Amino acid sequence: MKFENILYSEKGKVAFITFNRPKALNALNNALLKELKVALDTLDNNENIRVLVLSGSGEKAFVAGADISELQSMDPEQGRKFADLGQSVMDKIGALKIPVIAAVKGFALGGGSEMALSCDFIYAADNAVFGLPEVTLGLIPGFGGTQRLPRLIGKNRAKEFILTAKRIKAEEALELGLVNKVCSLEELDSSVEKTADKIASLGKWTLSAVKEAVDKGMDVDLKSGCLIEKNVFSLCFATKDAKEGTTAFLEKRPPKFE
Ligand code: CO8
Repeated sequence: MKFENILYSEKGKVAFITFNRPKALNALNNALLKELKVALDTLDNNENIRVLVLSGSGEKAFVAGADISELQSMDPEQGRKFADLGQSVMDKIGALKIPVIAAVKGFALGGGSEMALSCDFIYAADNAVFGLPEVTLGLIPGFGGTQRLPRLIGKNRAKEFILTAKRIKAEEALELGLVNKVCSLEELDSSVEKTADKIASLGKWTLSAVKEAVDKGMDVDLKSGCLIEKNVFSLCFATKDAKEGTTAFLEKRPPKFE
């Protein structure tokens, strides 16, 4: 499929998807979300790729939210369909067997913050601005923001963040635990790529095992979470990677994962 609203590229074992509607500050419209869904489905079946990086084209915006020109004329049924599409895309990002890093430059507002929140972690440039301004439009976050944000920064902080529609800069987002790292605008891409390459050197099973244990474990109580971990841990011994990793250590050589 030829994409018109996103760009797709690969460097080694790392894939890059760039939201590419610079004239609308990469706002998420139906067409972009549908293309993204196709790209994610294709990636899920790509055995060579170990990490996905999501970013926005240009330096001004990661994503300035859902496309307000489409939202403006929606009726409740269309609103539900649009939220369905957006949420299915965010869920797909979470369900990918490989880690997804959000590389945020500039505005990540509304659906843009929600898109970043659906990734496994976020690196931000020092010009990044996060916010959920939906309440100022008479809406509430509809792409998972009311659910993922409290899980990440706590319930009360999330409510304050959503109800005040405040915009926060990268440093504050770092303090809140919303982003993992802040870099200068010039250094963000190389910093993300360095981390992505490091993760991409691991075996594919290991990546999905970490995601599964952490994500599924977060949704249940500690005891059930530890059971999930035990099950995933034991399955590691069915892989060549566990044999290779332990053997390489004993042979004092770097491991070569499949
Ligand atoms: N949708 C559509 N177009 C947009 C959007 C957007 N979210 N954001 C910016 N644009 C367009 C502008 O209209 C403008 O277009 P044009 O040049 O044709 O007039 C162009 O991008 C450049 O924007 P600005 O001129 O406004 O640039 P500024 O530097 O002055 O301001 C801002 C940048 C602060 C980012 C400003 O554009 C802004 O406030 N944008 C809207 C931010 C926002 O409110 N986002 C939340 C949207 S709601 C949402 O995301 C809900 C998600 C859940 C949906 C649930 C399903 C029902």
